[in-house]
Amino acid sequence: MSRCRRVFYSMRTWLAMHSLFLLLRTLLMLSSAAVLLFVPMESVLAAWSPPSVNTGADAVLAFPAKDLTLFGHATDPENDPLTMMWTIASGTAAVRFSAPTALTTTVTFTTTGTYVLQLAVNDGTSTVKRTVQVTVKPASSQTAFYVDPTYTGATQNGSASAPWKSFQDGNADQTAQWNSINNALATNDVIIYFSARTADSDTAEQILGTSGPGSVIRVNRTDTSTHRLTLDGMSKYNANDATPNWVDYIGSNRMRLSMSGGCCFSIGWDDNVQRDYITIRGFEVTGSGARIRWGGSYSVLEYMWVHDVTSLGASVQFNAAVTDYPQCKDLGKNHNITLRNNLIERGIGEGIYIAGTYNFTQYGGCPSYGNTHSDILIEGNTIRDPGMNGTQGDGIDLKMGLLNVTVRNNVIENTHVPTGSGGGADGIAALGVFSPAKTNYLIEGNRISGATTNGMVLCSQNGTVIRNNVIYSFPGTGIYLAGDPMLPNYNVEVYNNTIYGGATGVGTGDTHGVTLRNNLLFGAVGGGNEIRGYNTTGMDSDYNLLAPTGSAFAEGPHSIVRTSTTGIVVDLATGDFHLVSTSPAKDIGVSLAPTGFSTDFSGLFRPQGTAWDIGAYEFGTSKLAPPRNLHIVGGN
Ligand SMILES: [Ca+2]
Ligand SMILES: [Ca+2]
Ligand SMILES: [Ca+2]
Repeated sequence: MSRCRRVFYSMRTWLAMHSLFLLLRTLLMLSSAAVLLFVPMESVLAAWSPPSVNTGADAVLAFPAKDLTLFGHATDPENDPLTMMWTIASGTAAVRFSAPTALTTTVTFTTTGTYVLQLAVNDGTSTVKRTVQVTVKPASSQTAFYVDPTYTGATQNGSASAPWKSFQDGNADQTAQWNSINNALATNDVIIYFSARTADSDTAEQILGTSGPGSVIRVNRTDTSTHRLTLDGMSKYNANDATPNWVDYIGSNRMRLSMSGGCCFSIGWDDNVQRDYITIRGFEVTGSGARIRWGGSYSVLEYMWVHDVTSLGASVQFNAAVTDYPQCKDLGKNHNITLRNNLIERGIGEGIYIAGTYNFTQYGGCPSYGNTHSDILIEGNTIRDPGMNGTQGDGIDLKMGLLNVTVRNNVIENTHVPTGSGGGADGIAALGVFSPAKTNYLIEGNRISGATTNGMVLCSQNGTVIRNNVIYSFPGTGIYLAGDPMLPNYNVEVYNNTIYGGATGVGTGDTHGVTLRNNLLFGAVGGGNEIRGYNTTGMDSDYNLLAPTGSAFAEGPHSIVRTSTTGIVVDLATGDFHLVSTSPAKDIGVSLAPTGFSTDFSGLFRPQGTAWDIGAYEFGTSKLAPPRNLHIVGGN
């Protein structure tokens, strides 16, 4: 519920907000000097110390899944800006990185085999490289079970020739089914193939959940080995209901899990038991109680189509790490969590909700528990109309204490606040972390439009980079760094975003240390400044293009304030924010290569032409350049 302190603001309330926080500060007897005590101290260290780099444990991926997330980590003793590069050191075929110059990336494989992938990190002086080995196994390496609800044979044992017909929660064979699955998991990876389509036509097979309280598929993993359990509703189908014949499927249908009433979920679990090494991929889930709820480390949720969930939200919800205050019972801190390539439409509550805890006890938070889940990738998802069917619907809601989160290349459209549900609905909302932890958030390449309130609202950040986002059609603030007097924002970098319309482009509150470069902030309605804020120190803003009004803060000498919003991008009416060839945003930005940033919204290498452009799009035609040469001096 709470975003920072669940404050509401618009262009009209900026001044009121400022007054509110002054009042809060007075009530809390906090002075500005007291707030400054929260500023992290940087140690004075000898120069030229190389960065510390970690690529995590060796990993295994089994087909038909092709995508694996790599969570790299890097820190530098002097806090030097770091540049990163993932490359393949050895392997049986080429691989594709979704973000070769970011610490967290998806790597996509086409061929089985053993791969060594390398992360090189440069601090401006030296490069340290570390490798991770990935073993990519054929689908046949897994113990397979099969589910086809329209199989007509009498014998059911989960084999390919005698698939389970009933697999829904509460079916008569449920205990035996999960005993078989858990026994198999003790010695091997397991995949359960759910028939993606019917034998006779390319339409989805379907499993119905029980009406009233219940669920469709309750994942009852009790085995605690590191073998992966994959539930796959997209890769195979049974072409013969009488004499089963399982064939590969590449069509667009997926096993449909339909939940006709009540709560609780279409697939996953709601008992807060920690279940790790689970992949859920390629199901269509729909119906009143059909939300997804799950958790666990080494968790993957991908290629799901979640739509028209109406009775309970969030539509897609990752379990909390701790129960609400005052109980504060430890449910488990999870890590290595991926949500990739999901389509989430017309839901209730948030589109994607990653629970952790809340920031203040009055909202149920457990500050004494500290930070919560870590290493999270939310990439390539499309979220449309969250909250349309009830309760406040942010597109992506990151709760308190989540560490090292990448939110990349998601499309978020039309967030809703249904009548009576209160609050606002932002494209992306994040509560941040408990000091002195670093957030290490990278929010890049997202396209957010039709937000009911703001593009994104970020609280309690400390070490967050926001770049290459396109935000338009919203009434509030495009990027709102909404710190709290008790939990301010620190060290936020805002680079090359395109924000059009709204009351203001970038807003800051209780934020100390924010760097803005190369942002195209234009079209604020009502004559408001494109950049403004309250209780903000360390605002460093330059090389931006602002129109038709400027900044409430001192803007650097390279920024341009332009009275007209026309002639900058291709088409404001249709949201085509590519620059026109004569754009005043072209070739006047500053190079941000030293910050580890090298591409534009569409993957184009920066710079094109003579210099970096302003905004999310670089004007030009050439594709991503090959990796830069790195001088390797360290590592193993
Ligand atoms: Ca260094
Ligand atoms: Ca069938
Ligand atoms: Ca350029």
